[in-house]
Amino acid sequence: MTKEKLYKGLADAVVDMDESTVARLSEEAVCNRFDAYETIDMGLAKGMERAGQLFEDEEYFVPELLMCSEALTVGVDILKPHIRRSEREDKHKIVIGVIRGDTHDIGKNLVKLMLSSAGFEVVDLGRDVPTNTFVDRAVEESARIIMISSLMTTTMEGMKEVVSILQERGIRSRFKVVIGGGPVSQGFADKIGADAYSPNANHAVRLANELVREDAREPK
Ligand code: B12
Repeated sequence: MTKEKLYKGLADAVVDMDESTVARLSEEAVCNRFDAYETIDMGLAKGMERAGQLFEDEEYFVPELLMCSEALTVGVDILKPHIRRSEREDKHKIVIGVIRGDTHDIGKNLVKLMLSSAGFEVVDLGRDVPTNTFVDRAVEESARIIMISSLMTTTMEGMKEVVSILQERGIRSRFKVVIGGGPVSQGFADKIGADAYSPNANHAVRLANELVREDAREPK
């Protein structure tokens, strides 16, 4: 089977909540030595995007979405051990979490997976994370980057609070704040004083690498 056909098959199987086909095709991707990272990105994640669209169109409801995300997880579990890890000498630590009030964590989990595959050490704070916790844990872990996810317009304001807490404590310049998720945009990032916005997991990795390079250039 060609790569394109397999990716489409995987996306379809996520949409169809078909765990056994997801498992079979994910194993086939591994046997054919297709790039595991690309298989997740172009196959499984695309299927979840389409499921999200069906939810918007009121063709799918909460139970269907949960089954789609379970199917996606079956595939991720098979592919994850085969992602080629790039080793970095100077691993930067990133804390990542979903903001308070929000329990959508499929996207955050994908971002985390891609970042750790790229060699970053990622501390996952989980979902529904209080704003103070982002700051406390970033300090405790001596992280350099704080990544915050929000999927709802009602919770995105919490991201601004994280930036404000950093400012109030006088430690804003110690951390780069990166935000992402459905309702978030570059404009919103600028408005709340975040350092960057990223629309997807792949881009988030590129961005993290850029921030690390910038960090290395800044005078200490
Ligand atoms: C799946 C889903 C659910 C699942 C979540 C399962 C889980 N464990 O995550 C369930 C069914 C549980 C659920 C529940 C609810 N949901 Co819901 N859900 C969705 C849905 C359909 C898809 C989200 C998703 O997983 N997409 C797939 C992933 C891969 O994409 P992603 O999350 O966007 O992530 C990518 C990028 O955004 C980016 N990214 C994400 N985070 C970050 C972070 C950083 C730092 C970076 C750099 C990048 C980044 O990278 C990711 C990968 O490329 C969206 C609609 C949509 N189309 O987005 C609604 C949606 C988010 N839900 C919504 C709502 C209202 C709810 C509920 C309140 C119940 C309800 N009435 O439906 C509850 C909320 C509970 C709560 N308090 O959190 C609304 C939010 C509306 C709003 N106010 O803005 C949406 C937009 C649907 C809608 N139009 O009404 N939901």
